[in-house]
Amino acid sequence: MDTIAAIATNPLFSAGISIIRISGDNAESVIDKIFSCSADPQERKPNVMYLGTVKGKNFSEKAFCVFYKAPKSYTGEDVAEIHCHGGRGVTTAVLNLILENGARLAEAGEFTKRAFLNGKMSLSEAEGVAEMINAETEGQVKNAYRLMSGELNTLLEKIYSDLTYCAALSEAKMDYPEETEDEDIGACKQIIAKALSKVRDLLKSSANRKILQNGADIAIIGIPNAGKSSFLNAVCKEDRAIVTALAGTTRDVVKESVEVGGIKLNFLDTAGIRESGDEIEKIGIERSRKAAANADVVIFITDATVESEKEEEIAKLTEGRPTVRVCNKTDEEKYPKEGIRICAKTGENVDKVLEEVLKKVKSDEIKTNGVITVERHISALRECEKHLADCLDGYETKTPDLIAVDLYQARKALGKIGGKDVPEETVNEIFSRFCVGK
Ligand SMILES: Nc1nc2c(ncn2[C@@H]2O[C@H](COP(=O)(O)OP(=O)(O)OP(=O)(O)O)[C@@H](O)[C@H]2O)c(=O)[nH]1
Ligand SMILES: [Mg+2]
Repeated sequence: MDTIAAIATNPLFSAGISIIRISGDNAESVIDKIFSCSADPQERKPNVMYLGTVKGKNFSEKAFCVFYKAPKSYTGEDVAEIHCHGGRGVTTAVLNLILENGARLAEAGEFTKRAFLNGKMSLSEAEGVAEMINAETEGQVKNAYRLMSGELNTLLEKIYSDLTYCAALSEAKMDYPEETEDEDIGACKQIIAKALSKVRDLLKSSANRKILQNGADIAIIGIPNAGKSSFLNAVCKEDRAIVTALAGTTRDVVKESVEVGGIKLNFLDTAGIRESGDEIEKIGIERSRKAAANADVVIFITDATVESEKEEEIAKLTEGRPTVRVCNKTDEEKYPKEGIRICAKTGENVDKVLEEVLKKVKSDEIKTNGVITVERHISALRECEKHLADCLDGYETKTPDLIAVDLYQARKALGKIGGKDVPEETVNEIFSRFCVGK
């Protein structure tokens, strides 16, 4: 394999340090040509950081260098890393020096692609690496870690080997019908049904991927002047929406995202709902209703200083929807109402509302078991589900060869997730979506 190099840290911004990574047979010899330190090349140990000097034709730089010996490296090849100062000029100069001394510029995702091709990780684990790099919230980080560290892979491997056992038994029944017990074939049915239920659980978790990836939409609704915009501002801790004592201040939907408990929550402050002759306000109110209808959770804010029939009407809008009821302006309360008692003006108890919202948003899958987020995995699981369901359909009356065919297809679909029998173009396509340097 030729030797590749790239900036592994963000090449667009200056930072404290930059890391330039080299992988391939010549990694060590490239380093020998450009880096010197107190230890001679033959004395240098792998996995140890050495402080020394990178020397180019026109520049020198103090830097650390670490070397990883194949196969104990990220890519499974000889790998070296230079940790230099993070200025764009110096980083590019060091990279160019490496490229002039026996390495070529790596393509997007090429380090991780080599790790996959060298058996250091499965395809789904490699996809977990990409998810980790792209993760923006703690929830996404947690989910990416599960994928990257092989949790999904281990689970799928277990299902795969169970199905392989059943397939082997079916094949034995085909070849040596009198030597295979009928009970074994019956036991296989249980194993296949269990595998199907696990695959279905995984598919079910994928329903939460929108919330994990894009955040949950939280509509704030109520009558005019209830304090919806004040509530939004208290949540974002800034004057995001205009607040006035005039009823009907907010006309359009004001959206602001905040990360709470690792999940992105997209708050939608809306126009107060009332009968209005004002053309603009009428459109705003229509948008409020739409926002409430499409939101993942509705926060219904009531005003403790007024009595309002309209609030009864709005309550009906929220029926059957995941709703958190909030009673605002408790500092000047005249008409106590149902819900969490808050004072949006001072921010009192706003955190309690967020806790309740989070409880409604965070499904068990996001909290505990992880969510399948990669489309490729979802389509492979659907394929596997279909073949397992087909296999179980009329299982008792089926000949072993038919069972074996369904199991073969189901395993094939499952295996694709980890990278078994995946065409080269698909592998290339997956890694081309990575950044250069990973
Ligand atoms: N006393 C008291 N006043 C509040 C509280 N929250 C908001 N207000 C006041 O109520 C008025 C309306 O607040 P907004 O946040 O603009 O209410 P809104 O629901 O967004 O109103 P519209 O946009 O008109 O629908 C302002 O004068 C706020 O200062 C509170 O907790 N206590
Ligand atoms: Mg408002």
